[in-house]
Amino acid sequence: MSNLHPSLAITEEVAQALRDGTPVVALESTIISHGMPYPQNVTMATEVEQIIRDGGAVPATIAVLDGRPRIGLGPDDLELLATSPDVAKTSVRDLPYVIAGRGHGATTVAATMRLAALAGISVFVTGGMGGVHRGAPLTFDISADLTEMSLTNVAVVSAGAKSILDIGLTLEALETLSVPVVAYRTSEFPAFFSRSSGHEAPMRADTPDEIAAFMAAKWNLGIAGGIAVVNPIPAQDEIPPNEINDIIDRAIADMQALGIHGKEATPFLLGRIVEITGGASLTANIALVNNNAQLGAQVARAFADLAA
Ligand code: PSU
Ligand code: MN
Repeated sequence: MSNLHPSLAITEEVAQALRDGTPVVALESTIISHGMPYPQNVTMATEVEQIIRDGGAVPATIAVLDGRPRIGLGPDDLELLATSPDVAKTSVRDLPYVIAGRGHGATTVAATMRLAALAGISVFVTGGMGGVHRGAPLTFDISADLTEMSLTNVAVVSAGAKSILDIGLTLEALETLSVPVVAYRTSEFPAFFSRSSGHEAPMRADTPDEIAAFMAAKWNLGIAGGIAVVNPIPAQDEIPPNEINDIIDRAIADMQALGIHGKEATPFLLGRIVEITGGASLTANIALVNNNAQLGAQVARAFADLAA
């Protein structure tokens, strides 16, 4: 383990890549512990690392284990995150609690961004980002992922936001927070399971080089904060919007009937959607993560080339 940052445990492979300017791609762990069932979660986590490697970058899956923020994980760590009931969903505000309590934490998009930035990693791949929940004008449920994107200099590659969120309000919040939203090879903001959301994307890029140039332009000006790169699910893997939206409506109704809210809301909805679709949503989810990993590796390489 190397200590580029004294509070982080960075694997030797990742530390070496960071020193050499080899492209590195961060990956989150809430998607493993609280976003997918076992064993598909650990298969996905392993596969996505391999896709990043095949794309010419070094993967760095991020989590807190035994109170230590870890940048880069091994197979046993992934297995623990995929199976242990003692892994807390950890956003930025939870980091001090989990670290001081020497617990295990699966990091959300927000917490992964923060730890990635501390380690010096600029590109992060996930499935879907958090956002403004439906009903937020009454519940105030707005993901800290949005706050973090306004603060921390990391490009986040996702497949957009699923309609468990209010996509229109999420786009409004991102505008207020001055977070660029760049859609890849589309003019529409993608809706995770579906390529189409009915909402126009604020910006568009058609090559990884354009995205890398965009990152450099923002950060060279000293404009703090991330970039939301939204990459539509491949056409052959998508679930049509009308089909998935009915299912999401049911999942939200079930959540409300059970009184589930706060940090439990997103994990409950993700699990319920997998149940209702009999696993079809999980297949789509894995396909879009893999697709994002391919793009993330390309963006990391393009960004590393700019610095070389
Ligand atoms: N959306 C998904 N899959 C996920 C998540 C969101 O499609 O796994 C996870 C991510 O880790 C994200 C977190 O950062 O949920 C957001 O949780 P909340 O809505 O409680 O902020
Ligand atoms: Mn929330």
